[in-house]
Amino acid sequence: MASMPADRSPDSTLALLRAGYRFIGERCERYGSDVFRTRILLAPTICLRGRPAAELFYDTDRFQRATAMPLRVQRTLTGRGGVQGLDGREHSDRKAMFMSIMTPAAIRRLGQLFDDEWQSRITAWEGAGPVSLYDELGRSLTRVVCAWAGVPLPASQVERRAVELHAMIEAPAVIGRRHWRGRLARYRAERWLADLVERTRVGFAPAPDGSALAVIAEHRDRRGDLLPRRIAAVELLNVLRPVVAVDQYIAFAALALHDHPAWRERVRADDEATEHFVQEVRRYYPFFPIAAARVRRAFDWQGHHFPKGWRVLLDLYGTNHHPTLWPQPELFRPERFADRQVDPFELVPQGGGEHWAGHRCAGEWITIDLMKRAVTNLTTTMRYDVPVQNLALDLHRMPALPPLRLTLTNVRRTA
Ligand code: HEM
Ligand code: MYR
Repeated sequence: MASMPADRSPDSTLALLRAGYRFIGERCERYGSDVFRTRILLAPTICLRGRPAAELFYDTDRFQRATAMPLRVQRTLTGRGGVQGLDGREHSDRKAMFMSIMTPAAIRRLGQLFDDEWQSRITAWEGAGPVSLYDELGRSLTRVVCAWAGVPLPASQVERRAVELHAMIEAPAVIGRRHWRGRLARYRAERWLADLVERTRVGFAPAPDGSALAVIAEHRDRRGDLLPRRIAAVELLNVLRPVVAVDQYIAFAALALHDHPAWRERVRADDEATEHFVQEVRRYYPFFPIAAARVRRAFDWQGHHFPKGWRVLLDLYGTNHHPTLWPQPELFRPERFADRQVDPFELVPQGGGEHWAGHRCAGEWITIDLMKRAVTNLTTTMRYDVPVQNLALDLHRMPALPPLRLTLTNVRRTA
């Protein structure tokens, strides 16, 4: 049995939080191996990157999700008792609930609401001062996703809920005030939505047929039981929060348009070029860094032993930047998608493998659709200037965006 390269440090949790997106990649390069052992949260942990590793990681016979996600992530980003931590039949039943919301017609409806919102925001931005794209889109996507999901949201509550949803996304991998803000935000948002689910069930807050609120409030497990209201709230947040998180990808897309102005012309009225551009934004920019699982039963792989119960981390960012998968990975080149079919384990910004049977992101199609609409709006329905500002990404921070608000000025509508 080959011995797996191992980090010497007695614990690398802080090193991971400090190094950010490059933690696993840097060590893989140092050890000349896409597999190594370290200690995270005081427990032995195996880190992986690359296509074969992604294929292994999504094998549900070998890995489970129960107890895999660190508590600090559950208490902020994902919540507890939701789909991310389920396995087997329980997982596929719950996942089917999410996938039933993602019909082509529902995705189109969400996209239409987003386009309409964008048009009305241009009116507000015209003649106004500088526009912080991330904050503006956070509020817009909060409005849009609540309308789409059947969640009533008075205008006076938009700012507050947008701030809460952002706080949950910004909190899991930081220590201190920003982390605690995320915990408090989750507590408040779960209370809000648990109450709404209850009122929907008794008929006081009717939800439109097929909306996320209706589907989740009425979902029954295989024993015929409704979800406990707190878990229903966690699952409803698993729809609202990540749709708002698409604002980060849209800000990255705007940044890419700024850094690669030739693409502004190429994407205009060209659906295929827009698709390639969006895929490259998802590949290139840092967002969800790592997925976590636990070894279900011991096995050997590529001459390495994986002991039962060990935590395993798959480097999503590192797989999207793997030099043998993606030639010149540090260049932003949407045309790389023109002559390439990507398989389910190569491009993994939102996880790999299967949507229904596995843990791959339920909202991947929505994400791509909203990003394409945003790119079209940024390049065809408005003009703007990008004033001098610090646009450097900070790969040490997870997520990398918050310091970079991406401010636009002189926004005007084009005919
Ligand atoms: C799971 C990323 C948007 C709903 C995931 C996973 C990642 C991810 C990395 C975990 C994969 C794994 O555990 O192996 C992202 C990113 C997004 C995004 C970067 C961009 C903003 C969305 C949207 C929705 C959504 C728009 C819903 C409307 C979910 C759900 C899961 C999930 C429900 C859990 C799936 C499961 O455990 O089976 N996402 N996501 N996500 N995502 Fe997303
Ligand atoms: C979502 O809201 O589910 C989608 C986007 C969240 C991105 C969060 C980025 C930082 C997360 C660090 C988590 C480490 C997981 C082991």
